[in-house]
Order: sequence, then structure tokens, then C-alpha cells
Amino acid sequence: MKNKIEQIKKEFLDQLAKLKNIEDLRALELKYLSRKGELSEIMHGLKDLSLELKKELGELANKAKIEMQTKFTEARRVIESYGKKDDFVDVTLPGEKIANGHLNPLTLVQNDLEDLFTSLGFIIGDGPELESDYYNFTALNVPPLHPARDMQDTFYIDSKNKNGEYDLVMRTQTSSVQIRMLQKYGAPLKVIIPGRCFRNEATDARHEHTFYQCEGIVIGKDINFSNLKSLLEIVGKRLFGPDTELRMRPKFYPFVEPGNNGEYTCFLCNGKGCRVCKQTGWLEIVGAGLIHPDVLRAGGIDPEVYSGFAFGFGLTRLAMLKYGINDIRLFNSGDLKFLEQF
Ligand code: FA5
Repeated sequence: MKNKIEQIKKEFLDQLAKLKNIEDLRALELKYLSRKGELSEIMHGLKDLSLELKKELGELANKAKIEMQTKFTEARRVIESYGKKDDFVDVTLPGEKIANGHLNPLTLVQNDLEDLFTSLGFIIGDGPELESDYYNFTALNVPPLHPARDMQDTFYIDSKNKNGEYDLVMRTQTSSVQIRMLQKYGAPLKVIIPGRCFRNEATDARHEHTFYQCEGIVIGKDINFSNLKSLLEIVGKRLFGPDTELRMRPKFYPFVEPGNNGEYTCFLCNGKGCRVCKQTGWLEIVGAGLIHPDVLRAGGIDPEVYSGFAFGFGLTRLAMLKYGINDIRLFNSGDLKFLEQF
């Protein structure tokens, strides 16, 4: 038992000399000095010995314990005050590498569009994502029960207004901000509104329930279709290169007349036809048209004096094209492997 006490003390002192941090210190205390530590177990065992041995070994064990406790307290003081027993800092060692944050691809494309449009004299507007049924549909010529509501199913909020109607929706399009901008700024006006939209979609590689658009409105006297076309041409060349061409094909949107789909020559195959443009040579990028007189009126603008056009880019789709992303669902996946590529 004498040897055992000596051995415990020796082991303890050896390990104390190698301590690196506060965790090591705690582990050592638990192993040797706690109530269930090795020394306490020895002291416990003394009760079965003869009186004489009990006295001799008890004294030895007590002495060892006091010595160990004193050394331990000293080591703890050093570690707690300096963090480490070895306090030497080698300033020539390379520092810890801190990873840089970076912008999301959607933000990069949005910044690009904002730079372009502000350089053309546009201001940047904003509107709520949780929108009234009125601004998202009714004021845009899509009254309740109108078949055009089927084009954009959305998420209705489970709360009624004072007339007992469910009138809050997650906006399906940034067009919902058109009337708000007209009411706020009046005419003349040049504004873009980038933002997040929501639709109740059966999602696939090109359709998400949550995605971004960028709306644009121009209001003034004698604004006509040629102005819209030339602006969209400038935007196409800036986004996809100087040889990009634009074609506009009729498409029904209830809030513009005439409405159309703006398509650009595919920048990957230069219009020859490839997988991305589905062999057509054209990419559908933007919905647009001359603002319907009813919409101008709803925004407080006199259609006899002013006219205007509106357009809406699918911003998430633009980011897909720019960075060759083949599945839109990656944007909302939260997957760092995806995000770290940009
Ligand atoms: C609209 O949303 C109209 N507000 C655009 C507009 C604005 C027309 C102003 C006229 C005047 P559309 O539903 O086609 O139109 O959507 C416009 C773009 O948003 C699409 O071309 C597409 O790029 C993008 N988009 C629409 N639905 C989704 C979806 N579920 N996931 C990802 N992108 C989508």
C-alpha cells in the first residue's frame, strides 16, 4: 500500500507537468483528488487495517494528498491566469485562416440589375412580401373569381379582415408593387422593384415556391411600345453581350395591353439551338407590356395624360442562366457546397 501511495503521487506529478489547458486540469482533479479519486479510495481502504498500519499509512496518504493538492492549486493558478501553462506566443507562426463571407448569386444578379437601371435614371422601390389581395390581384385587373387568378396560385393567410374576407396573400409577383409606386410617386416615374415572390407550385428544376423577380415601370407623357422595346434591348445586351437580339411575342397579362414575352437570343449557343434554350435559339426572360389604363387609374394616374410600360424579369432564372445552375431548388436548399461556388 505504501508503494501504491508513492506511485499515485508520482503519476499525478508527471501528469501535472504535462498539463496544457483547463480541461486537462479538471480531468486530473477528478482522477486523483476528487471524492471518488484514486487517493480517496486508498484512504477508504485503511479502515480494514490494524491500528498501527492505519496510523502509519494514514499519515503517509495525508502527506501525499497535501503535497498533491498544493501542486495542483499552484498549477491551476498559472493555467487560469494565462489560459495555458505554456504561455509562449510564437508571433512568427501563420495566423488562423478566417473564411471570407461572400454574396449569394441572387444578390450578385440583383446588384447587376440595380447598377444597370440606376445608370439609366431609375430609382429602386420596395414593397411588402405579405400583400393584400387588392394590390396583388384586384388592382391589376384580376378581380376575385377571374380566370386569370388560376395563372398564379399562391398562399393565402388564415386571417380575415373586418368584412370577413381572407385578403392577405404572399405576393405572387413584384407587379403587386406597381400601384403602390404610382400612388407614392405619381408621374413621371422610372422605378425598378426587385424582390421575393411566392407561388403554390408543383416544384421542379425550373419552378420554385419561393423565387425572385425584378419589376420595372416607366410612366411619362407619350411613352410607347418602341420605348419599351429599346430599353429591353439595352438590358439584354448588358446582361448577355453586345450581339444579343430581342424578340417580343404576344402574351396575355391582365394588367398590360398589349402584353408580351421578351425573349433574348441564347447567349450559350448564339441562337443556334442548345440544351439550355431547348433547341429554339431563344430564352424567355421577361414579361412586359404597356400598362393598362385601368391600372393607371387605380394608381391615381390619368391615362388621358400619361402612359407607361411595365416589365418583370425572373431574377432567379437570370441567376440560373448566368451561373449555369441547372436546378432552381438549389437556391433554397441551404447547401453550403452549392453556395460556396460563387
Ligand atoms: C409575371 O409574374 C408578371 N408579373 C410579369 C410582368 C410584369 C408582365 C410586368 C407584364 C408586365 P410570369 O408569371 O410570366 O409573369 O413570371 C415572370 C417570370 O418570373 C417568369 O418568366 C419566370 O422567370 C419567373 N417565374 C415565374 N414563376 C416562377 C417560379 N415558380 N419559379 C421561378 N421563377 C418563376
